Amino acid sequence: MSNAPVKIIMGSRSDWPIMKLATQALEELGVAFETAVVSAHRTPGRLYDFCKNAEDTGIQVIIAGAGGSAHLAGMAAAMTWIPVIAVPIPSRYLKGMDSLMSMVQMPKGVAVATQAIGEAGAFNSGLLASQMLAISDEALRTRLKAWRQKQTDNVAEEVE
Ligand code: RP5
Repeated sequence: MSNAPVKIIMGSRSDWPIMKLATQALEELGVAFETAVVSAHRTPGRLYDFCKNAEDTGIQVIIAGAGGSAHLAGMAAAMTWIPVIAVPIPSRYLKGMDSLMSMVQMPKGVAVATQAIGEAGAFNSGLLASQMLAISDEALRTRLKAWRQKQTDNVAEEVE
C-alpha cells in the first residue's frame, strides 16, 4: 500500500513542465504524492489498472493533467469514486482551449474538478487536493491556513 494520498497522472511526459507546478504546491504544504505517465489513448490498459487499484493503494485524490482531446480525467473519474482534479494542458495549436472544453464538459453523473489552463491550474490542483485532505487532517489544515496568510502578507498595497 502506498503512503502517498495524492497521485498525479499525466497523458505524456511533455505535460511534466506544467504538472510540476502541482508538485510544488504539494511540497510547500507537506503533502506526499506520486507521479506517473498514464495516457487514456496510448496506454488505456495502464489507466484501467491504475483506477481499479487506486483505492487499495491508499490514494485519496487524483490529479490528472492532459492536453488536446484530454479524456484522462474523465475516464479516471468514470472508473473510481476517488475525487479527480483535472488540469488542462496548453496544447500546441489550440492553446489548451480544447483541453479545457473537454475536461470541463463532463456529462451529468460523473464529476471532475477542472482547473484553469496551464501553470495556475496545475498549482491550484495541488492546493485543492491539499484542501480536500485537510478536511480530515488538522495539522495540514494548520499549514494551509499559514500558507494562505503568508500569501496575503506578501501582497504589498503600494503600487510602486
Ligand atoms: C495528450 O496529448 C497529452 O496529455 C499531451 O498533452 C498531448 C500531447 O502529447 P505528446 O504528443 O507530446 O506526447 O495525451
